[in-house]
Amino acid sequence: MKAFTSVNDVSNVPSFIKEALKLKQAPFAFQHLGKNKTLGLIFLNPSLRTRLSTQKAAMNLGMNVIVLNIDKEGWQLEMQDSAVMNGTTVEHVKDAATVIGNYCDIVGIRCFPGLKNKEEDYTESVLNKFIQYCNCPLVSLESATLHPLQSFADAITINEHWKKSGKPKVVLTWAPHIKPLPQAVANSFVQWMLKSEVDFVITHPQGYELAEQFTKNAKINYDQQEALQGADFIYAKNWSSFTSYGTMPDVKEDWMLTPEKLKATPDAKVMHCLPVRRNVEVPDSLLDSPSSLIYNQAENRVYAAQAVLKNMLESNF
Ligand code: SN0
Repeated sequence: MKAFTSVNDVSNVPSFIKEALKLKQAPFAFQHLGKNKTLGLIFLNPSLRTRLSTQKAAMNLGMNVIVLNIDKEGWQLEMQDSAVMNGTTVEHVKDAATVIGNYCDIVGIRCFPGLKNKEEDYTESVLNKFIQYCNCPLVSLESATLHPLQSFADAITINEHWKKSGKPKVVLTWAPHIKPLPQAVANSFVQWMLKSEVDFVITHPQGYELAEQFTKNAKINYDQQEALQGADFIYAKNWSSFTSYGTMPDVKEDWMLTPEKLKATPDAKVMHCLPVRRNVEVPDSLLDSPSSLIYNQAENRVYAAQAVLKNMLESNF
């Protein structure tokens, strides 16, 4: 594996999930693989789980890890080619990424979308600049449009908690928020669910349609209550509008998940990637209930990252 930026870098999702679950059973079994190898984690945006779980995954594999919160501690990066840098930007991304790549064997990069320019975000212009210049295997730690480590951990969690035969019904439901958020977690979850052994449906208000490049084979139901019928796993997540890019079109009905909405499906598990705005996106009564898988998802971030790093270390770069 040379890059991990989307589900398309994985040849077989069910077997990759099994590999991660094996690592969970024996996290230190491949300590030798990372000896004298350095992982660099570069953050252009805040992080809690991604930073700590990826760092822990690397340590479980015997790697050294260096972290740079470049948004807070680095020079302000220039992203435009041929820019005349006489303003606020201090270092060009081509210089920064080349140097970072020199110090590292694998690089992880977090680069959220600006949510202003759809074209710039959806062509992954920042991620691609790092790929172009860092010249070593690269892991996305959430890019403008996707969050593959999160979705991999979500797929692992669903697999772990599905004890019945047949396919579970998985529902992705839009949740309210106070500010415009990226579509990355939702786009990515859709991609992974469409490649998993699940029956999948997306529900969201009018105006919150995700990019068709991700949803073209997915079922979409604008009626939340109908979509929730018979659900085994319910993933709540906010995202801002894709069509009216980066805005928050008005929503009349109350889209927050409640215990009442789940009366017909009392065994359904509730998921969220965190951080969650409690009692705005999802109420305490669900997040703190036995139905909640939020901490299981966070725990599995370690093994998702570990499966990815292990595959990269094994590919003899
Ligand atoms: C990010 C997102 O893509 O939705 C990261 C999720 C893993 N979430 C946020 O930026 C939340 C910010 C907030 O103010 O709630």
